[in-house]
Formats: sequence, structure tokens, C-alpha cells
Amino acid sequence: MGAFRNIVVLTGAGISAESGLKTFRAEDGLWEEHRVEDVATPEAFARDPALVQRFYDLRRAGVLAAAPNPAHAALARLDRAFDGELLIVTQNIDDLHERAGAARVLHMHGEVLSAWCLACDARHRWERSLLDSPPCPACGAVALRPDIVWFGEMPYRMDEIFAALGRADLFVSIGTSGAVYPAAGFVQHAAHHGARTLELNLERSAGSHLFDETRLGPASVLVPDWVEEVLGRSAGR
Ligand code: BJW
Repeated sequence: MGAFRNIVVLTGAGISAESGLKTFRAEDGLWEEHRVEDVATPEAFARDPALVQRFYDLRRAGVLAAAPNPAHAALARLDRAFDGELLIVTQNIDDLHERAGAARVLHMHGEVLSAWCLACDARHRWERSLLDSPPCPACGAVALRPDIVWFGEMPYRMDEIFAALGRADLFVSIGTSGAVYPAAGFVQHAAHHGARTLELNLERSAGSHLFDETRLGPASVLVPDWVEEVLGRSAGR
């Protein structure tokens, strides 16, 4: 791989697996306990808000109890040391990239530590339960939902993401199954605009055949190795 000037990294649940947060589509994945259509759609929230709030209350508590792992730390090191353009697009709703020290992070599927008021549109940092119907700190309405992008909703900041993908000379996908769109299509968009594409995953994914290169192994090993490789090359260019 040559020296790169413009990198887009996409992360998925696999990067947080070694921090103890379950992935979605593993055998012991979240959807075995809660069917996706019972919790991650606006229709489910309208039908049974308590079920959805309870599910995300548990996820919020799990995130607060988790800590970043060496893969998050390596991306934070890349963010600090890489003087080219970098965007870390995460599908994850945890804050482990930020807690590891990364700044150039975009949460396309929202954040579990954020609550969104459907009455006044304000967003608030939220670490407590939403199940007991707390009022919005801004307007007082009882209308807070998890600030999460559910199936059928538009992921956040897509214009920014596609613009970055169009400029990228390297696209790296870490720990995502390639099962959920539009994120699953980013590799083709980046490749179409001339980027080299690299996948880091524990096992081959639905989209592996779309990448120039796939490296298999745990993110806690593959990501630090890859970051060292990139920083070594950018220092030597
Ligand atoms: C390791 C590891 C280790 C493990 N080291 N690796 C038919 C065709 C095409 C599309 C559609 C369709 N019908 C409907 C759609 C659209 C729909 C969709 O994609 N559905 C699919 C099921 C087909 N998408 C949407 O509705 C999205 N919105 C949308 O499309 O709007 C319109 C639009 C159009 C065009 C442009 C823009 C917009 C919204 C999707 C919202 C997704 N929401 C969720 C839940 C909410 C968040 C939450 O509760 O956390 O987001 S679903 C869930 O899946 C979550 C994740 O972010 C997302 C992706 O999962 P991820 O991260 O890939 O996890 P896993 O478990 O699948 O994979 C883990 C991977 O890690 C595996 O590969 C392991 O091998 C690996 N791994 N341990 C390295 N230690």
C-alpha cells in the first residue's frame, strides 16, 4: 500500500466486541434476545414504547460499563498522528471511539447516550433511564426517544459521508457484516471513485468479495497493525 492522504474508516459492532458489547448477527447476538423488528423500528416504538425503552436502557448501561479496547485506541492514535484527511464513520451507538480519544468521528446510526425530544427537536446527553418517561430538559414535554437511527429511517449526515467517500484514496471497513444499507454500499461507492479498499474482520463478511483486500483476525490485533503500517508510510513519504 502506498502513502494515503485521505482515509475513510467505517466501523461496526465487531470493533466493540472485545470491549464486551455484543454484535448483532453473531449466534449469541442481540437479536436472539430481542427480534430486530421488535425494537429497532419506529413502528415498534409506536406499538410498544416500554419494550424499546427497556432494550435501549440496557444497551446504555452496557455502554457506560464498557471500556475502549486496543482497536479503538489505535484509531485514536491514527486520528492524532495522521495529518491527511480522516473520517471515522461508525455504525455503533457506543462512545468508545471518543473515550479512546478519537475526534474525527461521525455516528451515522445515532448515539445511545443521547436523547432526542420529538416535541422540540432538542438533543440531550443522556446516561439515565428513558423508561420512566422523564420530561425533556428543554421544553418539559414527555417525548424523549433514544437518538438512534432505526430501520426505515435516514442515517445521519449522509451527504458528508458520501462526499468523504468520493474524496477517499483509502476506504477501510472494520468489524461490520455488510448486511445493513446504506453502510454496506460504501465500499462500492469509494471504489467507484478510485479508493483502494481494505476489510478487517474476524471472518469473511457478506461484502468481502467487494474489497481489494481482506485481513482476517480480531480487531484488537488487526487495527493496531494496520495503523502502524499507515503511519509508517505517511511518515516516510
Ligand atoms: C469482529 C469481531 C472482532 C466480531 N474483531 N471483527 C432491502 C435491500 C437493501 C436495503 C434494504 C432492504 N430492505 C430495507 C432496506 C434498508 C435497511 C436495510 O439495510 N435493511 C437490511 C436488513 C437489508 N436500512 C435502513 O433502513 C437504513 N436506512 C435507510 O436505508 O434509509 C434510506 C436511505 C437510502 C439511501 C441512502 C441513505 C438512506 C437504516 C439502518 C439502521 C440500522 N440500525 C441498526 C440498529 C440501531 C442501532 C442499535 O440499536 O445499535 O444499526 S441495525 C444494526 O445493524 C445496527 C448496526 O449499526 C447495523 C450494522 O451491524 P454491524 O455493525 O455490521 O454488526 P453485525 O453484528 O452485523 O456484524 C458484526 C461483524 O463484526 C461481523 O462481520 C463479525 O465477523 C465481526 N466481528 N467480532 C473483528 N473481535
